[in-house]
Amino acid sequence: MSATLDDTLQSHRTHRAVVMGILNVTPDSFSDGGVFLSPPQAIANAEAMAAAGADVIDLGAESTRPGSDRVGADEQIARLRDILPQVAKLPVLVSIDTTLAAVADFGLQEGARIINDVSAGRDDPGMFPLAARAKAGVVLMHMAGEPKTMQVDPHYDDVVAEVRAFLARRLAAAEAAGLPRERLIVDPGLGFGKRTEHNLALLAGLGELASLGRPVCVGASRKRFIGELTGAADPADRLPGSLAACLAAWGRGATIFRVHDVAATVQALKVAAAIDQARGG
Ligand code: HH2
Repeated sequence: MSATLDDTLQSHRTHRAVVMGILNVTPDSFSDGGVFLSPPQAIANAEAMAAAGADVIDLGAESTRPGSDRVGADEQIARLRDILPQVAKLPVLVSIDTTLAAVADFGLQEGARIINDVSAGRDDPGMFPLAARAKAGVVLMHMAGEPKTMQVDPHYDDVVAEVRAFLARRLAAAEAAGLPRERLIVDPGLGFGKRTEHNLALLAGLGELASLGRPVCVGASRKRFIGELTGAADPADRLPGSLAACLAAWGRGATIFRVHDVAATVQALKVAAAIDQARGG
């Protein structure tokens, strides 16, 4: 059975794996850009992900890949208008991947329950108050800089400590804006202003992010660092590496996985969870 919002928000305590399928309705996303722009294709993909065991479908209308241009609220809403209401009818939670409160507001009115804000509430001062009013779950992600320039020479002295401190500050900012901590999820933002070495350090150090006491969401799926480590140049060839990253993250306390390949991820996590159970949870 797919996870409820409460299941998702308590997944770190119950050790439940939550699989979030990615649905980008964009012309330019790094892996599936342009593929699901038409409503029938996007809806068919959402149905397939739900049937494959996705708990959440994360719907995004703006690519945040390195170098991408920003997309205004009206354009994002136009891309989502014919798709989101159909996806919301499926037996899954819907999450809306946007940094703009107007787009999130549209998404929540059409049935989304989670806001996935890769700016962690920094792009739009209206985001936290909106989420508080709507009682939405919110993913707070770390990003160094902004998509246009974030991969230009990223630097950290201690990436895990710096990302943890950032997420602690954003949790506090969200709480100050009236969002209860119980509705918040944290995410290290793999690939957002990070080199391969930074992504690996963050995956290895996820336990330190889990110690913030909130569920940790990880988006490693098909990302460039997997290509760099393995030589798989085409994102569609990065499933084995994506599964390895997912299982390593699960073993270090992450419970929410934002992925392109839902069926394979669900199967891998089922086996990993069964092994944990056999050891006593
Ligand atoms: N990664 C991407 C987009 N949104 N959200 C969270 N919480 N965590 C992530 O790691 C994350 C995210 C980038 O991946 P994708 O959506 O596949 O590509 P694009 O941004 O080009 O649409």
